[in-house]
Amino acid sequence: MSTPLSIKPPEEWPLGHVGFVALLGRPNTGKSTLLNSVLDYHLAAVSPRPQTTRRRLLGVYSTDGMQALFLDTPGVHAGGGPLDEAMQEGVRRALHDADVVVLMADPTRLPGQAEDQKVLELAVAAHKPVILVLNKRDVTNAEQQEAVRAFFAPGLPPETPVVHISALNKGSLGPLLAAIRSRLPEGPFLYPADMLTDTIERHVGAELIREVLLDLLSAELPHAIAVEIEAWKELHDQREISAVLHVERDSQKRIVIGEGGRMIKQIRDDAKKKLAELCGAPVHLDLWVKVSDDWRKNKNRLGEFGLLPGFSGKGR
Ligand SMILES: Nc1nc2c(ncn2[C@@H]2O[C@H](COP(=O)(O)OP(=O)(O)OP(=O)(O)O)[C@@H](O)[C@H]2O)c(=O)[nH]1
Ligand SMILES: [Mg+2]
Repeated sequence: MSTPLSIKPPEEWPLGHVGFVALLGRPNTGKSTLLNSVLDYHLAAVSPRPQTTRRRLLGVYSTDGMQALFLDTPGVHAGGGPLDEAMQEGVRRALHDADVVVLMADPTRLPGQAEDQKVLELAVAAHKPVILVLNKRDVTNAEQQEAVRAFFAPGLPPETPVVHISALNKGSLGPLLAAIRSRLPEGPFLYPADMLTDTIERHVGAELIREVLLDLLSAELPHAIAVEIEAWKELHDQREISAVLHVERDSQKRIVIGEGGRMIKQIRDDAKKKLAELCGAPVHLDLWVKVSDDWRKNKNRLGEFGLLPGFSGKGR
């Protein structure tokens, strides 16, 4: 059996096309879906609701002669509060770190709105090689795809490749991965080839609990909830996880708990399954619902919840 890369000294790590790939796009274009497909692993939260991703997430894709470090970012959107600002700062940092920018566009929606314009401006201002990706090929027609291409392409350098994919289908990603490979600089791998992410497990776990909230709770409520992991312990092959769901008002707390506690039980059951898959071990999950007035407007709270770029939360 060959020696796993992670225990070889870094000077023996392979050489190849190596670098950061920022996933840029308005909410709901399929950035997190693409990350999960590339990794063949459900790392990033995905939902049909916009603004699912709240923090930057790194996914390491290692293959023969390439290590692409995908940076999944929150969708580009307008919004003036501290949470929106923190999310957009996450986008800016990813673009700053990127060697290649993947501009994800979604032809199911007519282009040209303010968010699309902002995405285009950010892509151009990054001064990095851009790949224009038209996603959701499985549910869009040539006319819709052309409308989106015609909006973005004239604003991008003429050499920008245009790639059609369905992020849900890994088999459609070959041309995109080839376009990324040819634009990444050459150098030694930066991470062990068997590593999927550098994001700490508790943050990935918080996003997966958020995915359950987006699935089970309607309207704007999931956006008013922050998931804070209070404890994440390994005990006798089992994970003991305790999380607080911070809501902004008492009325929201009542909905999250539900009649006779039915909703919070459903949230816990669904979240336990996702967390057990993430940890590869059975999970004991305690969930608490707490009213934290206007947490979205409070930078200290955002820092405590690990939602400010560069902050990792309380780290307990
Ligand atoms: N039919 C179809 N649906 C897709 C495809 N890619 C993504 N989706 C769906 O689009 C929705 C949004 O996907 P996400 O991956 O959460 O989008 P995102 O760009 O990460 O969104 P934010 O995190 O809000 O910025 C989900 O319901 C996905 O299942 C695709 O290729 N085809
Ligand atoms: Mg996302």
